[in-house]
Amino acid sequence: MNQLRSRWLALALCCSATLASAQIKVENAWVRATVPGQQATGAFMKITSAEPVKLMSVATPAASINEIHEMKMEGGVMKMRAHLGGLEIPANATVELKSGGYHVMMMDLTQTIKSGQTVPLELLFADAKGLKRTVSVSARTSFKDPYQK
Ligand SMILES: [Cu+2]
Repeated sequence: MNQLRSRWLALALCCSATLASAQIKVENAWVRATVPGQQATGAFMKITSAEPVKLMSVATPAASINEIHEMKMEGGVMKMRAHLGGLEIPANATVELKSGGYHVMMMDLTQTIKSGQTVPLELLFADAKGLKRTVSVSARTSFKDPYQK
């Protein structure tokens, strides 16, 4: 770990501007499949970043409106609301968007999300200085988490 840290530091000192974009990792991205006529669904993934960033927005051709939502228990009732101002990804921590927690709410779907396909997602991040960068992922589609064993 120490060795890893010092290597990151060395990289940051020499050329932070060019390497920055390579340091956000998005894994296990998937979108919950839908049945015909369904208007909304969720997208889930694990995000890791070497430096603190915020997930600001998500775009996909599969939905007209995409919001970052969080689910919380309130008085014994599960409530969902838009998480505004960007989802914080602390340095070297993995933030998981999953059922019952943070998720990308895809609304006004442009198509039925059939299971067993992929959906392209463009994730827009901003770093502490407000610099923006986009990470593109291909999300698997499934009625349940395809990465859960
Ligand atoms: Cu939601």
